[in-house]
Amino acid sequence: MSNSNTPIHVTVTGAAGQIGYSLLYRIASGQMLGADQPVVLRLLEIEPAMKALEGVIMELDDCAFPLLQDVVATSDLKTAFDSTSWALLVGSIPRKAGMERNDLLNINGGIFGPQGRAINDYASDDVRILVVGNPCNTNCLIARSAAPDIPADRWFAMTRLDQNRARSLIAKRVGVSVEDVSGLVIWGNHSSTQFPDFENAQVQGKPLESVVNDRTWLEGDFITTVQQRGAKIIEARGASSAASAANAAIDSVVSVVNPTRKGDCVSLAVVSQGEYSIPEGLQFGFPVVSDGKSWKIIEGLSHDSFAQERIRLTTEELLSEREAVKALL
Ligand code: NAX
Repeated sequence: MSNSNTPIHVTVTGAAGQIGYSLLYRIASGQMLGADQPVVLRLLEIEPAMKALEGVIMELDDCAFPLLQDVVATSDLKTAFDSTSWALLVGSIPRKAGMERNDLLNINGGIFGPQGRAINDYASDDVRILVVGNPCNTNCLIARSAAPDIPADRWFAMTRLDQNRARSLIAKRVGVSVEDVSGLVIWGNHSSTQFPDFENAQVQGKPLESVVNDRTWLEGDFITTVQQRGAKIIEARGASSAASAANAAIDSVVSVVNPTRKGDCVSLAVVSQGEYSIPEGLQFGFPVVSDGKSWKIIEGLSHDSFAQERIRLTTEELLSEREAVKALL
């Protein structure tokens, strides 16, 4: 099959890292933008990782992907974001022992502010951005604030891994396929305060709560298992989630550029315009539907006092993160 379409440029930052190693091959094989959509990969790394990136690119070559038209490896922001239509911001500085949350936010501010400016100045007019690097909601807010020419609805932070974890857990618990679990989305921050909203979810079209029939488990172990899954994976593997994170990044982009399954919704952290009384401007995990071109937040869902309290906690955390980086906004 020959590919006559114009290639789409996709930027991946932190491309030589763990997630990059799972993500690039799936983008190049067509799993993200479609089986007949050629791509150019623009890979950003810091200088010390350029050698490792060379190896990653050798492997991309050795896959002989028909859709992969070119690979650009760089540590220069202009080159990385030039003409890009999708920017996947994965690279960031992980939290190290002794590092306060505010230190982490400010170090990453130093990464995401300049990246936001470069996206503003050099990316394609249709650019969309998915922030994966943690703390992803606030990193996304920082980058968005540095890019005044790019509409706020083009920015996404990744809460999809948490949604996938929650769906899979429910499917196992009640013995159905993950396809049978719908409407189960993550509210708020991609952190331990996130709220996997079981109240508005369905299993085979019936209210999830009535199928699971164990509110104590839903309020307790279910939520904590989803919230702490990342830590459990580090404990077992000695390294943080990578394949499942890359998979969730692919799922996130697919869910923006394709219509949402009828009756379902997806988890994306998008800019709040005040929906559900969430303060305007926060990059907040909401239930989202897409028609393949534009997306909207599902409105009119109801939350009981338990859910309201969970949403309040995660909102407060995001407000305190915003406060910690206000000098960067
Ligand atoms: P790695 O440490 O394996 O890779 C990060 C890469 O980023 C490194 O190669 C590093 O050289 C590069 N990097 C650092 N600063 C950079 C900069 N200024 N410009 C370009 N590249 C830079 O981490 P990995 O496991 O790949 O995880 C990447 C990020 O994803 C981390 O922040 C991690 O916390 C976050 N995650 C987010 C998840 C989510 O659901 N939103 C889940 C998985 C993951 O924990």
